[in-house]
Amino acid sequence: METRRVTMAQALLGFLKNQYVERDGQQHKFFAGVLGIFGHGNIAGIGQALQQNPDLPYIMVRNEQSGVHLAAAYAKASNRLRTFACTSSIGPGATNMITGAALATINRLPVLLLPGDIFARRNVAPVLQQLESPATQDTGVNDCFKPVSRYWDRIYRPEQLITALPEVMRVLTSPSDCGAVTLALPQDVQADAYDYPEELFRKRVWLIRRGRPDEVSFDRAVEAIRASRKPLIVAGGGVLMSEASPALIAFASQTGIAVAETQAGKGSLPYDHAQCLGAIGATGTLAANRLANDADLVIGIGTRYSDFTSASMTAFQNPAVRFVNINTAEFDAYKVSAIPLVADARVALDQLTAALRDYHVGPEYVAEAASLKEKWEAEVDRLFHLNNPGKPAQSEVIGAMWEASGPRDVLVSAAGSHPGDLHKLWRTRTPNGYHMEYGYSCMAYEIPGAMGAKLADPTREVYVFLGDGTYLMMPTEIVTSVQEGIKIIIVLVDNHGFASIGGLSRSLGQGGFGTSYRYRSKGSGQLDGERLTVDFVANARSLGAHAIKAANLAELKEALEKAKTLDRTTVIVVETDPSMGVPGYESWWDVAVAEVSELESVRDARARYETARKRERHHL
Ligand SMILES: Cc1ncc(C[n+]2csc(CCOP(=O)(O)OP(=O)(O)O)c2C)c(N)n1
Ligand SMILES: [Mg+2]
Repeated sequence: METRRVTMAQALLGFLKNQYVERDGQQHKFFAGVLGIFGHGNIAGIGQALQQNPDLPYIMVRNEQSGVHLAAAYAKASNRLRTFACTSSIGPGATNMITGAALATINRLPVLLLPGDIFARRNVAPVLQQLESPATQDTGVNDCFKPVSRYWDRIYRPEQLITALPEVMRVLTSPSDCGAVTLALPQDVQADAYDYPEELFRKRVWLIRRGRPDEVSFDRAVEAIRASRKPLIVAGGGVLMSEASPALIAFASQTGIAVAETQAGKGSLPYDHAQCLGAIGATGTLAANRLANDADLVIGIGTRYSDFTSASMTAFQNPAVRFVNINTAEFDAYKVSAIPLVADARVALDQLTAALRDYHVGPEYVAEAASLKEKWEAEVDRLFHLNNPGKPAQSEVIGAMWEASGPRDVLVSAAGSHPGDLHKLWRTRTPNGYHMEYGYSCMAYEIPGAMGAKLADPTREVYVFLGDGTYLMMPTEIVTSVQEGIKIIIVLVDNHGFASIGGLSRSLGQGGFGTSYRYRSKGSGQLDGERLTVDFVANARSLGAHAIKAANLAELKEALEKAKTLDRTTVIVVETDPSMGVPGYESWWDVAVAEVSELESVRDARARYETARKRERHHL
C-alpha cells in the first residue's frame, strides 16, 4: 500500500481539499477554505498544515462564533453545495463556536468544526484552559458540541482520521442529515505523524442525491390534492436548497394553488408571481394567513413547521385540514400527521405537476387569492411610503432599501423587530435574494452572514439590515470584511434598544422593562434614566468601514446610492421612529404570560393569552 507520512492535521487538510460534490451533473469543490483564530491548541497542528497548504485559504476572523456564522451563511447561499471548515484553539476559542454550531444544525446547514482539544497523552494535564473533572479524564469542553452537532468525534490517534472522514462527508453532504459536524482534535495528536494511505488523498465526488417519493405515498398525495378545494402550498427553505423554484413555479401556475412562504423559503417564488401570497404565520401577510386559515389541504415543501410558520399551531383552522409534506428528512415529512413524501422537492414537484395535469383550483379560489394579493401589495406600498414626518418608520427604511437594490441583490438579517417586518414586506425577486437566519434568530449572525453570502456570489450586492442591539453584540467582523475586501452594505437602524423584545414586553404587560438603552437612574435604581447614546458612525469608521449618518429618508436614499459606488464595507446609520411599527395580520405567537403577578397589566395580558391560546390545535 502506498502511504504518505504526514501529521494528522496535514492529512486532514489534504483530504478536505480533495472533496467535491455533484448535483445535476455539475461538480463543486466542497470546502472553500478554513476560517478561524489560532491559539496554542491549533497553531502547531492545523496552523502549520494551513501554512503549507495555501490552496486551502485561511481567513482570520475576529471571533470564532462569527467564523461559523460565515461558513453557515456561505453554505446557505450556495444551497449547501459548498462550505468552510472552522478551526479554533482549545477552551474558549472552541466554546465560542457552540452558538454557531447550534445555528448551523437548526438551519440544516453543513459546517465543519475543528476545535482543538486537550492533550490525548494526558501526562501534562491540566493544560491551559482545560476543564478538569474529578470523575473522569475523558471529558472536556468539546463534549458540549455533542447535542448541537449532527456528527461528533474526537481523534485520539492519527489513524482514527481514516475512519472518521468518510462519516464527516456523509453527514455534511446529506440533504436530510446535514448540520454542524465536529471533529475535536487533541493538540498533541494534530502534530503526530502517521503513514496515511495515499488513497485518502484522491479526489472524491459526493453525489447529492435527489430522492424520489415512495409510489404508494405519492398516489395518496395526488388523490388528496385532487380532492381538495382550498389547498395551500407552504414553501420552506427546502425549496431553495433543492433549487426547485422553477419546478414550484410550474406546479403553482398549472394548478392555480397559492404559495405562502416561510422565513427560510421566502423568495421561492418571485413576489410578483400570480400565486405568490408572501409570508405565512406569526409574521405573515393577510393574504397568506387568510388562505391558511381556511385551507383544507396544506402542501408543506421543505418546511420544519416552526412556531412562526404555524402561528403556534393556530394558522390552520379548517377542521378538515390535512397535510402533504415533501421533505428530504423523514423527521420533517411526518410532522402534522401528513402524507409523507420523503423526497427531493424538485423531483416530487415535477412528478406532481405531471400527475395533476387535470387538476385546477376553482374560479372562486382564484378570485379570492387574486383579490387578497392585490390588497396585500397595496398594503406594502402604503407601509413603504408612510411619509412619516421626522424620523422614518422602519417600514420606510425597508422600502428605501428595496427601491435602491437590484433584482439580484441579497438582503441578510437574523434577529430583532425587522425579521418580522422584512418577512412581510421585502419583495424578493430572485431565489436566495432574501437571506434570513430565523431558525436560531441569532443576533450577531448578520455581518458574518452577509460576508458568507457575498463570498458565495460576489456578483450580487449584499445588504444587511441590522438593529443597534445586534450591532453592539458583535460589530467586529467589519474588520475582517475590510481585511478580505468583502464589501457589504450595512443599514444600522438605531432605535435605542430592543424594539422587538420591548414590544413583546409591553404586549405581556411588562411595560418594556429592561429593553431600552438608558442610564441607571439614581432615583429608581432601574435602567430608566437618560437615553444612552452610542456614536455608531465613529465606531464603524474606527473598524475600517465607510460610515454615513442619515438623518432622514432623503439622506438614507442618498447614502444607499453612495454605498453602491464604493468598494468598501459601508455602514449607514439611521434613527427610526419606533412608534410606527408594522402591524400583525391575523396571526399569533405563543409566548407564555406569567400566571400570577403583582401587576394588573400582566394579569390582563394573561387573561388575553388564555383566550388566544384556545385556537391552538393538534394536527393528529
Ligand atoms: C444572541 C441573542 N441574544 C438574545 C436574543 C433575543 N433578542 C431577539 S431580538 C433582540 C433585540 C435586538 O435588538 P436590535 O438589534 O436593536 O433590534 P430591534 O429589536 O431594536 O429591532 C433580542 C435581545 C437573540 N435573538 N439572540
Ligand atoms: Mg434596536
